[in-house]
Amino acid sequence: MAKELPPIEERSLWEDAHKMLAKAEKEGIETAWDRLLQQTPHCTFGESGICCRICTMGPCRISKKAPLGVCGADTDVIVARNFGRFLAGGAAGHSDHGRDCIEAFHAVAHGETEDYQIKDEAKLRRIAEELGIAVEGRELLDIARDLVEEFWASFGSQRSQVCFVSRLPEKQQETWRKLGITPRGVDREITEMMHRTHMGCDNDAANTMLHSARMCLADGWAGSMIATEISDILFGTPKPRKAQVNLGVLKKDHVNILVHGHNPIVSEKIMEAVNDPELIALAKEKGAAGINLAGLCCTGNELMMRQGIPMAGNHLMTELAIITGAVELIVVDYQCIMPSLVQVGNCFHTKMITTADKARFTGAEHVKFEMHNGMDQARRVVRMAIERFPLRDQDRVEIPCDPVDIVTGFSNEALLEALGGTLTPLIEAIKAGKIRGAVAIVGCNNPKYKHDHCNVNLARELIKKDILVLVTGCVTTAAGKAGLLVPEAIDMAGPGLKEICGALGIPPVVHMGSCVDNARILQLAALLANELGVTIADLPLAASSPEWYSEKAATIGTYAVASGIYTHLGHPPNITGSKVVTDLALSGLDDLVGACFGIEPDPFKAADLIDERIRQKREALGLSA
Ligand code: BF8
Ligand code: SF4
Repeated sequence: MAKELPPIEERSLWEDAHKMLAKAEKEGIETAWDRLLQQTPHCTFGESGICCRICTMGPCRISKKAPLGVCGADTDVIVARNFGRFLAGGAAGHSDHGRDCIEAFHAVAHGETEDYQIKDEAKLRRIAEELGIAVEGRELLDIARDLVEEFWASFGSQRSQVCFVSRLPEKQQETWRKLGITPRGVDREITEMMHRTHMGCDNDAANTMLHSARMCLADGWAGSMIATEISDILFGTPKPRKAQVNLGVLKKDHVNILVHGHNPIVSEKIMEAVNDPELIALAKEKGAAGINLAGLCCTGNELMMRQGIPMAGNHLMTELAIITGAVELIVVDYQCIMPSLVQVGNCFHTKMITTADKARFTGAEHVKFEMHNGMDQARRVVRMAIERFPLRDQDRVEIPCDPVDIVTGFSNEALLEALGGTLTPLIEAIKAGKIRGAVAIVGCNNPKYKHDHCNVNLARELIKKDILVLVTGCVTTAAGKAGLLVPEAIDMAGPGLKEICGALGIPPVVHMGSCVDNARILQLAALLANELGVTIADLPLAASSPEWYSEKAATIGTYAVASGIYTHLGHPPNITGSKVVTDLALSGLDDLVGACFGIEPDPFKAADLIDERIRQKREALGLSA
């Protein structure tokens, strides 16, 4: 039987996507949906995690006829090892991003660059003080140098725990110590996972899973958290501001540049270069009305949160953004960048620029960004974009819709300010049942789902139930396009949430940043737990990643669960071949850390699942359901 793609309207929730998918079909351009079809059906051994390629006595595939690998490893061991390595990929991704932030901070603190500066001095001092560094009467850069060393120490293994574990309630720290899951160092836990999963090491699935928890906690409470805190120090702590989302942010008469990837170290400099009067004049010489910068994915979130730069789209919109025909250049750093963007760009005049030696793409041009040359390289890239403008075929340009307004910029600092400087109003609203709980909806798109259908509908359902929704990563754009990220969206919320958000002037769905910024949500959870004298596991909180695809998203889910936050996923990771691993994920972890995963592809049923969990947590705290 011929395999067929679902109709265009069934592939995505959005008009801009539908129009670009139709354009792609008309012009014969392949996208992720076409390639998914070619890859379907997927290998069931891979899907259930029971194919082992860890040594060359294999590869081994577990079946009834062959229940053990050549070495004797059973299905539980194989699944746990595969999953551990999968999570290591995610932890490494976030945390290496964090390492790049420390390098930038190090260069600033040691006077090795003029291209980057400290923008939020107060935050630098506050965090230094929090981590026990003397600040009184000291020069800012002196304090910064000590803070840099503190951060580096969290990557190695010379400490008993990474720096920000101190943010957790003591009782919760004690639980982690008893379980042996207190993260010691980011690099140490990731390396140890690779070691444990070598043939002939950790051959006890539950034990490997516990180390998975420890490694993911190192990401959440150090790698990602350090990335967020340094990004705020170097580029400013986000404050509420207006921005716009969807492909309508591209401009037909402007040079359009897209930034894609994750680390603001590149995208912030591109933004500065785009505002350079000389380059704007050059763009006008070439016949453009100006230069327009828009973001994609997480670096888009970083720029939007801090600078109000518009967001063109999330993960599944990245190919479609180029298909508008209006993009001169796409500049990337790393993570979640489909290699297909080079080919899609080649169907137009769109140039792709890579900037990190660790993420090069065949067919793209490499402009290496370093601490000492970030600004010069950014100007070079913007000039390249301008040179492409005359090559654009305006007859092929289609900008499919008008942009949608959003409000962004809710760092914890900004949230606290909105609350009048203390968490008390939020706690009172939770106690009174006006805000019944909070759910972080995070993560990706995946062409196996109707694009953004689950992301949007889950958010809509939860706010109806008086549950505050926090969004990060690619869910941001989904929520924004659905009109959920503006204060007026309170009309879609339940009465309690409507009252509180209305009084505070905030949307019922709050944008908290990129995927590394999920650390902001961890910190907020810890602040609430400390304030109430309980652990995070006692709070009426949950997390969800309905359309996740990446190793990083699984790592986030795992550190959320290990931190005591029940986490819903639209589909399971590739673990279903092991009863031990699946049972631990879906229930066993609850007994150990007070939270577990729940799986449900339907967003309406998922909202009920999450609601039930919040109900239980509220009752245990002696609050109305
Ligand atoms: O880190 S949400 S598709 S862009 S993995 Fe990737 Fe998923 Fe988007 Fe950012 Ni996060
Ligand atoms: Fe097979 Fe064991 Fe080697 Fe895995 S480690 S490939 S199960 S022999």
